[in-house]
Amino acid sequence: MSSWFAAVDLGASSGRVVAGRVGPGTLELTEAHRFVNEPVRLAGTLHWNVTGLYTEILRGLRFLGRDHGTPVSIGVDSWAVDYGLLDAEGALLGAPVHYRDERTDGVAATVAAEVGAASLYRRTGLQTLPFNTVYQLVAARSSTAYQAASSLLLIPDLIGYWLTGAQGAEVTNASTTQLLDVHRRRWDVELATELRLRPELLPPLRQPGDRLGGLRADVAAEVGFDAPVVAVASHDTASAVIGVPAVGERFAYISCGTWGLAGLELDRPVLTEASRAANFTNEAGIDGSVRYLRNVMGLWLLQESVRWWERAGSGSDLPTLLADAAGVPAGRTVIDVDDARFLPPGDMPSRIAAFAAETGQPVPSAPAEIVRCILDSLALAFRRTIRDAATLASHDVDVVHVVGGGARNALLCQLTSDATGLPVVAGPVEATALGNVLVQARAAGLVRDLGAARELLAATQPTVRYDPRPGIEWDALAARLA
Ligand code: ADP
Ligand code: LRH
Repeated sequence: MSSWFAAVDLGASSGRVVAGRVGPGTLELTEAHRFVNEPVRLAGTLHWNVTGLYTEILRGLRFLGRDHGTPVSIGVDSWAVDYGLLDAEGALLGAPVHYRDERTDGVAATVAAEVGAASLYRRTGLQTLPFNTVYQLVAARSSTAYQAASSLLLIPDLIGYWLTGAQGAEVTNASTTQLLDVHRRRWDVELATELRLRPELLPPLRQPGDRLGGLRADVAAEVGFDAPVVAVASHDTASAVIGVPAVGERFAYISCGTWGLAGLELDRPVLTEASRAANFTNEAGIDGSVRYLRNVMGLWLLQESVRWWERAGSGSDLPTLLADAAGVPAGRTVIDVDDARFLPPGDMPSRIAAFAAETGQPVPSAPAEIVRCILDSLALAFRRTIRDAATLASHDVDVVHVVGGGARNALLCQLTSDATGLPVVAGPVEATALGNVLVQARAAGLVRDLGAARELLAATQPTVRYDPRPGIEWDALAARLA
């Protein structure tokens, strides 16, 4: 006997609605619908097209119901930190702002001056990313929409609200706001108050596995079935880490998509000054676990370069670019992928060239050279991040799991193995959707716990192994950026 679940997974570059079949020894995904996630700049501000995404979600659920019948339940995950504001009647007050919008420039420093960076870390455990929800709220706190709002819903919770009418804040994603108490996993109402934010906007917390409710009648009519929506680990990275097919505890992971989220799964946070100085985060995972990781700029660098070349009518498709990059000598030029200049959308190839020139390295110009520079530099950043995480958390690592779209990038996986000196196990590509499905299956009583979920993943999901090769002087490359 096996059962179907519906996973809605919104990544920063694409969204999908996936049917997941779970049974004894069975874990299988079938994609019902995939759609691009393209931000839109309105009157100078970068937004998510969240109503467009919602339309595609409904379409996907309809396809899923048509092809597989009524699922046991539906789960929604998405990228973190961003939110919609609702008025007292539940109407959306404007399109959610994209975390890459410039409105948060300089805000983190202001907040650190107000409440103290060290105290902020001890209380929330979060790395400083310029776009953490708390900084977005400080940037928005004098706006009309913010003043008029009755509640704030993170993106997956907003979708859940539109599907069911129930409002809440799922805890794994709530931890990315930097307004959650890292020890008690409750809203840090005092912190919100100190920052002159409105704590009453923060909805009640819910846990992965909690039931939101059935579909609204109009939604059920639209998609052609009724099924309960169940909270999953709604931060996409939390679901991706659940979807890592690891055996044992001595593993690191890289959830490699638009971002490269590189780190460890721990059973308690690391809140030392050294950890803060290295800008590691302690996000809330399932069952009290901690995602101890750093955000590496990720395949965004490649996506945005490709978009730029496409706009200009030059460049090739991704497989061709990657094949050409494999032929470019290794390590000619490396960049600090985490340099803030690479965060906003725009002309990535020129920014990369400028970084190379400023650091006295050969300036890459052909697309294949730029792609090679990006991949070498990402591998270098993964090496540093995984080594730092292991040292800061005193946690031994024997293997690196790469999940997400980046698991398809054989050159990047091989370079990551070379750079870290560790075997890389690549796959599954859809770890996030799998993590989403597994939490629903657990809520339905089909999977016992996280250990059983990982056993099922390891037994059912194909992976590719890469072993480290000598040849590149990674220490010398790192020294160029020191
Ligand atoms: P997100 O969830 O952040 O939207 P994904 O996990 O879907 O990201 O990963 C998207 C990335 O995966 C793309 O930017 C691309 O670099 C990479 N990718 C997708 N397909 C391939 C492929 N066939 N070969 C190499 N890389 C790929
Ligand atoms: C990845 C992700 C990441 C966050 C970023 C905003 O999609 O959720 O974990 O830091 O988006």
